[in-house]
Order: sequence, then C-alpha cells, then structure tokens
Amino acid sequence: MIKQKFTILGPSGVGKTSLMATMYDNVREMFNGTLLSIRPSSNSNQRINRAVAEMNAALTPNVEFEPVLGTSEAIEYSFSVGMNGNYYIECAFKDFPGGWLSDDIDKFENEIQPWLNESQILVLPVDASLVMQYNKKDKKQREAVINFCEIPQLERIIGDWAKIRKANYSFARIFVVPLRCETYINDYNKSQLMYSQISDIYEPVFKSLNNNMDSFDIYYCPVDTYGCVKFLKCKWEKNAIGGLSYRPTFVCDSTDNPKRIPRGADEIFAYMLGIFAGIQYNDTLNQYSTIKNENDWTLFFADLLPSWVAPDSWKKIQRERDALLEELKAFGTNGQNFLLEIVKLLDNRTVKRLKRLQI
Ligand SMILES: Nc1nc2c(ncn2[C@@H]2O[C@H](COP(=O)(O)OP(=O)(O)OP(=O)(O)O)[C@@H](O)[C@H]2O)c(=O)[nH]1
Ligand SMILES: [Mg+2]
Repeated sequence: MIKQKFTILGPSGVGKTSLMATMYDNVREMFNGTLLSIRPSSNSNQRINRAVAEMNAALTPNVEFEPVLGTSEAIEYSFSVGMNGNYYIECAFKDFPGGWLSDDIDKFENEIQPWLNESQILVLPVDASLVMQYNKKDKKQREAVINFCEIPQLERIIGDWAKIRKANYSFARIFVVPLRCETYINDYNKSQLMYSQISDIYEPVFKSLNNNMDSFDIYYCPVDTYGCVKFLKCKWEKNAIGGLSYRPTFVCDSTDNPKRIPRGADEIFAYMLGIFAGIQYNDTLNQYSTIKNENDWTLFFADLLPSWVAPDSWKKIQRERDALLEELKAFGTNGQNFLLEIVKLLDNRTVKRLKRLQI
C-alpha cells in the first residue's frame, strides 16, 4: 500500500490534533451502511483513543472547558481504508507541535518539511473565534491575529509547497477548515462574515499559492470538533514582548451529561479519499500501463469531485462519467470494486458544509 500523505498545518492550539481525532471518529460513522471500512495502524489506535478521551474529558456541564494538552513531539498517524478485509489506501498524517512554526523552525524543517513536500493535500485549520472576535478598527489586534495565525510563515511554506508541486506537474489541493466556529456556523449572516473575514486574513497565503502554481483548488469546510460548546467571552491582554495575546473562553452548552456532536470532518475525509483514490489508481495504471489513456482516471476523479460540491455541473459530465464507470466495472477486480464503492459513497452524500473558496 502506498502512503497517501496529508499535512494539517497551523499554529499551536488551533486544533490540529482535535481535528485529526474528530476526522477518525466521524469517518467510522460515515462508513456505516457502506462496504468500506477504516482501520488505524496499531500505533495510531491508542493515540487516537487518547485524544478523543481527552476531548470528552474536557467537557463539564455549564463550565468553561479546559484546553487539552498540546502535542509535544512529531507523531505519525495513519488509517487504512478498504473493503471486504482488503485495504487499499493508507491515509497518513504527521502531527506536530504548532509552536515549531514560530519558535523552532529548525525542528519544523527537519521533521515536518520532508513530509509536507510529499503531501498531496494540505489542511489549514483556522481559529474562527479569533478571526471573528477582533476589532477591525484596532490595528494592534489585527496584527496580533495575523501573527497568531502565522500568516507570514504559512505564506512562505505554502509558496514553497506549491513550487514543488508545480515542478512535479501535480495538482495542489488545500482545505481551509474553520474550527471553534460553533457560534457562527448556524447563523447565516455570521457564517457569511466568517467566510469573508477568513478570506481577508488568509489572502496573502492564497496569493502565494496562486503566484506559484496554476492548477489548484481551495476548499472551505467548517468543522465542529465538539459541537456542544459555545463561545462565552474573550480577553485581549498585553504580552511580554509588547504585542497582544488572545484568550477565548468556551462553555459547554448542556446542563447534564454533555456529549460531543462532531460535524463536518466526514465531508473533508470523503473528499480526501476521492482525491487519494484518483491519484493512487492513476499511479497503478501508469505502472502497469493497461489502459489506453492513463489520464482518464485522474480526470474522472477530478471531474467527479467538483461535481459533488456543485451538483449542477454534474449533468455536463454524466456521459463521460457513465462510460468510465462501465469500464471500471468491466475489470471486476477487488481494487476496482473498492473504487466503485468510493464513487457510491461520494454520490450518496449530501454536501452540507464543503464549498470552493474563491480567491
Ligand atoms: N470551542 C472549540 N474549541 C475547540 C475546537 N477544536 C479544538 N478546540 C480546542 O482548541 C484547543 C487546542 O486544540 P488542539 O487540537 O490541542 O490544538 P493543536 O493545534 O493540536 O495544538 P498544538 O498541539 O499545541 O500544536 C483544545 O483545547 C480544544 O479543546 C472547536 O471546534 N471548538
Ligand atoms: Mg496538537
């Protein structure tokens, strides 16, 4: 099995570990009623369970919930996805302490950069509460938001990633994932505002991608890793180096026995799976060269996925899609049946949160 790598890139405390744990939790549910199954590698299993348990333990009814402990070293997690006892795709992710982006760039470069260079997908978690709660007229607060989000670092790192992908003639896909967004996501106006504030703060990062690469997609998908907490208040305080630091407080919104209701991470994972499946299948075909046009399959998934986001464009490619599906069915091997199951999964899903981000 080839490792299909992705990187979740963001500052300390933005929610990288919580997002990864939520993704795994959410996906198991998403696979219910399908033939697909997911299996964490043996060393990931315990760590994921621990991360989920820590998130659950942070919840006490009507009480401010405590931040879970940050990550202290680089750790690889991987999940294999398969069907009928065979596993075909290994989705792998390297978690790291986000603090390395600001105060230990050597560690980042030694331990994470090589992984990032090989990552097919980048996920950028965004602290939605930070981006929503600052006062736009206050220059110092805006500066603090830009620094906290590590915009200059992300701009440089993503520009370099884009160059590497361009040199390899590959496509770049980025998921922008607002976290701590529970207070904004269910209100139409606030969620629109969240989209535009994030587009504004992250503009230099998207530009850096645009300037260094021609073929890319940026998707936007807010995720609730808790789904049962709400924003209470925030404090801006002077820090030791003369800037501002931001401290939000969230409270559990249930009076008894709070339970996490994660939402959104399954949409990201389903989409990533489609991307990995396309890449992997194409690589296999290139290797064995059994089909006339090796590009068909990448195009197939490249077409399938955006249509999944915008069902209107679906009809336009219906004929090509049907023809390719027939071809896929004709092979009838386990690997191809697995791909058909992924197509079915994508077809049957309603997209609630995921959309394209326009730059
Ligand atoms: N309100 C709210 N809090 C969240 C959400 N997701 C994560 N958090 C909180 O954000 C804090 C940081 O989450 P982590 O997942 O540890 O962040 P990280 O990016 O892995 O941090 P480092 O490991 O230090 O790089 C935790 O205390 C979580 O409780 C969310 O969707 N809503
Ligand atoms: Mg972490």
